[in-house]
Amino acid sequence: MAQALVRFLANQYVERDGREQRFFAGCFGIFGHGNVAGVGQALQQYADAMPYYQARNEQAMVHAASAYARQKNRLQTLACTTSIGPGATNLVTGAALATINRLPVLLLPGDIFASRGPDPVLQQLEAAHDGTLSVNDCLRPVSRYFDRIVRPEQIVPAALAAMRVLTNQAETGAVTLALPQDVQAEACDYPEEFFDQRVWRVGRPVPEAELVEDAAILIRGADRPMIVSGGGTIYSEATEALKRLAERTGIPVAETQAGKGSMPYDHPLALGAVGATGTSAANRAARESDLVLGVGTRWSDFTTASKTAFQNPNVRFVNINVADFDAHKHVGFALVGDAHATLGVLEGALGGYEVDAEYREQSKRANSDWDREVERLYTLAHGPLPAQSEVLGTVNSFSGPEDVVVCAAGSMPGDLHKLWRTRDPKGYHVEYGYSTMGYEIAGGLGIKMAAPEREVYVMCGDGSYLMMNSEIVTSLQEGYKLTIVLVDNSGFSSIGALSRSVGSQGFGTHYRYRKNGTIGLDSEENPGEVLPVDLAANAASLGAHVMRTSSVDELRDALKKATAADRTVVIHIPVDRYEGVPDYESFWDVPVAEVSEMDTVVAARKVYAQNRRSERRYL
Ligand SMILES: Cc1ncc(C[n+]2csc(CCOP(=O)(O)OP(=O)(O)O)c2C)c(N)n1
Ligand SMILES: [Mg+2]
Repeated sequence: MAQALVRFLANQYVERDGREQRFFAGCFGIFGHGNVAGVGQALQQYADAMPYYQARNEQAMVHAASAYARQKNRLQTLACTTSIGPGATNLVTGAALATINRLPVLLLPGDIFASRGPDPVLQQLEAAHDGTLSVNDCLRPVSRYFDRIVRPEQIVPAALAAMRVLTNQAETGAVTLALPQDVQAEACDYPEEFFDQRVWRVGRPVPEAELVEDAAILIRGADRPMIVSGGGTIYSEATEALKRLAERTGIPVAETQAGKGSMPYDHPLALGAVGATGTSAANRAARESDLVLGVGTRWSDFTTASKTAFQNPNVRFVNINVADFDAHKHVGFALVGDAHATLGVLEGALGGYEVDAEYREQSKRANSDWDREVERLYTLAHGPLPAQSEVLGTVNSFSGPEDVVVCAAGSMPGDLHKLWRTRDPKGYHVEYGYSTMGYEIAGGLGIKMAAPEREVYVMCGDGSYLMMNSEIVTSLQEGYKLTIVLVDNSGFSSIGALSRSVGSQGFGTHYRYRKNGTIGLDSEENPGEVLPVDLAANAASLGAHVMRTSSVDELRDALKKATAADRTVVIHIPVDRYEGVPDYESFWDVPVAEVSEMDTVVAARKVYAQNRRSERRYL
């Protein structure tokens, strides 16, 4: 059965716009008794048809596969095979990330014996009340398709169903085929056609003409229309179509995290990031806008700043989205279709419509005002330790237009969203659907595998680094060079700042010793000694080329040296934990205790209650 599955996967192709490519670039795997003799043996036997990649951690390999799929605009991915038990449950976080970010990955966890011969087999969860349960059931809520293959012939419909979901742009996400370890090894007479080359077409559906006409009427009737562009614009390769529509109409464009790169940062109609981590340019436009055209966005909480970003009492949403589910959000006028194709027909329907000249001019001014703010934060000359914004500025200025920056959690995603000057649609890769600490290095690996011609700059906080740095080893083993900038502020600066804002003094967010063993992990106002952790030495021990820096000048030199290095580089730089990038007229709803013995919390609750008043429902 496993041999049949691997042969089948090697023969799956996708085609969009006449370009055909293999869907699976290979299979990541960590072997154990639950897959070594089944899928493992099949991968060895068909190594030429389906390349195998070793990984260190199952969660990390799903991250790498997701990042690969994102870099390839969801038209190619990798499969991930694991043993049973902990190998399988390690997939859960990766699967959630893939599904939430709508990225295709195929998960092949081993499963307990279908025969129930060995029972309980090593690592089996025993459920006295339900004989059909295994730990793999925890993958169900995070999978867009789940199946357990309890008979070998069942793989035929299951594999076809898996491919349909993985290649469907509206439904895609993690797909799990749980493979009981005995069934993996069973023989079966499969129909020869199962192994034929199969091409899955990724089409470009457009909404009915009448709907497009009505949407155009809504847009033409608006005073201050704006566009919010999400990841769908980039996956659909619609950035040129978007730019053309913006230029013809004068409608400015703001970007979500996944949509950053939709417009080059210096385009006069580019307002940059919108929402909780938005720019003053985009957030001011959002406050006034009476019609918001969402393109390929799932309208996350950050994008709407917890539904406070859009304050015009008459605001309406028109949503272009390939997924009906997303197109209807905020009671949007739904244009269900591919972003590229739908922007094309909408542009036609808008005819010669243009916003008034003053609004166009206002956007242009907002763009250049914002860029001055970026420049200020890039060149703070803060000391003795540099500010994080200067580190981002140094990497941005050093990197080429097509290089890729990657990040996922901590204080950097927000700073990058605001400050990174994006010059290429595939140059910005911040995973903020699940914002997973530990994605950074594994994701960087996946990006480099997908685009070896680009330099990949992994921006990694010390917290994220400690959570998962294992794929440095894989990058060395496979020769995929990453430049990892390890930004060290002795703990969780993002959550520390959030904690202070909710009245809790950064409790539990600093990497410090307990002080006198008193109140548990002390707050930042009463800190213990800094921990003697040497992350640079840790990276060197894994085999990376390590450079220690303590200023932006040294960082610049190290980046220069890194380009000449032949293997993964880790540049360590400490930054001032308290020199953060401000918010620009935005809010994020993090509930503060309604009652507390702490005065700081009572005060924070008052501010919170006040801010919440601007939350809306968009009905
Ligand atoms: C796996 C995981 N656990 C917890 C969190 C919540 N969280 C968000 S940011 C953060 C701290 C990140 O620390 P670090 O990487 O050092 O970045 P910094 O905040 O210092 O910029 C935490 C704990 C998360 N996003 N992911
Ligand atoms: Mg940190």
